[in-house]
Amino acid sequence: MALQRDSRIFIIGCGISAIGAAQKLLKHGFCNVHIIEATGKSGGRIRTGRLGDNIVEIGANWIHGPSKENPVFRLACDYQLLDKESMSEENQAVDIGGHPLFVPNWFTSSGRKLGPEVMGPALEFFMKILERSQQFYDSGGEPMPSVGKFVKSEAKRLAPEEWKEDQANINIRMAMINTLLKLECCVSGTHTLDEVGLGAFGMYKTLPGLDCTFPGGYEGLIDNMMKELPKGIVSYNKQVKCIHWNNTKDEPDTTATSGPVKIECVDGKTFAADHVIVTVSLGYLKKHKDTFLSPSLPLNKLHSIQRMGFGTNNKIFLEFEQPFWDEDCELIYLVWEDDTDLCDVVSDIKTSWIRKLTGFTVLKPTERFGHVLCGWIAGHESEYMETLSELEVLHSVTQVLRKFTGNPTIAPRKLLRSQWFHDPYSCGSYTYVAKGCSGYDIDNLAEPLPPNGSNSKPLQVLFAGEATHRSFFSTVHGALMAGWREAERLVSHYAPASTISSKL
Ligand code: 6YU
Repeated sequence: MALQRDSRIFIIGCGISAIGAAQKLLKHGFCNVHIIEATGKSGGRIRTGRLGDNIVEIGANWIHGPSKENPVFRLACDYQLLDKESMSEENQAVDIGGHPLFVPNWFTSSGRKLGPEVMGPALEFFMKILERSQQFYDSGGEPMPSVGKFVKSEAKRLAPEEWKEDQANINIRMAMINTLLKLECCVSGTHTLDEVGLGAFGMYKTLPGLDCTFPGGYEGLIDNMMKELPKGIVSYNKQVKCIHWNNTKDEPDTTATSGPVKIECVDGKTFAADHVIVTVSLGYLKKHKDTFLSPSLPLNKLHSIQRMGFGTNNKIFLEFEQPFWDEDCELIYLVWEDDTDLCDVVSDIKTSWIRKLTGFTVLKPTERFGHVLCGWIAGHESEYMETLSELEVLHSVTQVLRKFTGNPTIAPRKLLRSQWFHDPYSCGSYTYVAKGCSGYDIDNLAEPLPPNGSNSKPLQVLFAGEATHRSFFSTVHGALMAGWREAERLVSHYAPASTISSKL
């Protein structure tokens, strides 16, 4: 079959997955490619903001695993967006298994600052159990349904023996493990680790490389990628309401105004397409699954969308006149001394949501940022935080900091927080593999419509976005690779295999 340069391809959403798909299609000679974006800008969950004079990342923060295998790292190097150290061979060779070794400070709810001799063993103990929980993906035989149940029960079982020589510190170490459970909720983007599936936890793959940031902001990557696309390719401020597929049954598609797929927008405008690539978030699909496609999504896809997890992880940026942390500190942990029962949710969200705030990363280098912290909070507590005013959030965070440092005068001078759950086009932060779901659900979500084996027009609706990548879901590189995958699906649909391999 000859390359159909003119087939009308519409991509829904203009995050990195969509931009990557459009770049690849254009490179392969498709020239009728369009992107429809609900908001006024490109980038989606890559969003760089400002706190005073400082650049801060509202969405994606790091390149996870910046090394040659990571296409986001390769692009960032090509566009010269990273500093020398991030690109060095040494940094690329570091393999931290997804958990960077930040230099920590530990503050507790009685106003104590504890040292590594007390807290270090708790961190090591927790990481060992967490590593074991990732091994069931390869070995099978998971003894419990969720990561939360496994980690909590193993910690309770092993701690008395582990620290029998050091009874005095058992309680504070259990409280520290509680903080680490909350931190893992942020990493996985979930309300509680009890919702994260144990058997599939190890499906997420890490790449070598010491996680790095973009000195000029993550959005620089989007700006550079967008410059390579033709002007006018994106229709902004246009929310797609419904994708009507199987639109023309067996009739040949001869007019410019009809096609196998019709895209209906909220403002009433419609577009005729041969192929549509959907890149909206799993959160958006969960919320609009019953109306976003007509005919409705097949049952297997609907069930997978329901089963898969999509949670909230938010950031609270604070700027200070003076630091209260050590000069070399990169991560501040907040340890509630009365939280020794290993529970990663709070009992009364309205009065105690702030207890879910696990701690802060310190924005570095200080010469560039001054004294800025990024607080991390996940789950329903984080979704509740979004409903409060900035002043209310500032008040709660200030109270906590005064309590934990024992310094009644601490006062952040500026605050900025993210609100990903209430963002109408993201509906949360990112995907996790929930209890009871597996790689099969991700493959199901990624399968194009009509389903394989159907005799109607093939490849009408394709699915990309981070949630459709089996090993790298929840990341920017996963989203980019999923966009490329769907573009390549269309390329091979039209071109003989030999042509593709020479072009890719
Ligand atoms: C990463 C990181 N990172 C923090 C926070 C967030 C995310 N991620 P998009 O949503 O971008 O695009 C879709 C577009 O569609 C969008 O523009 C919409 O407006 C539009 N749209 C929606 N509906 C529409 C409609 N109806 N019509 C038209 N348009 C419509 N990733 O690599 N490093 O540090 C972080 C982080 C707070 C919110 C992140 C990070 C996730 C990425 O941001 C995200 O995957 C991609 O940007 C998604 O791109 P996309 O194109 O698919 O969708 C063991 C184990 C555990 C597994 N987890 C490990 C954790 C690793 C992830 N860590 C993340 C941490 C942070 C801090």
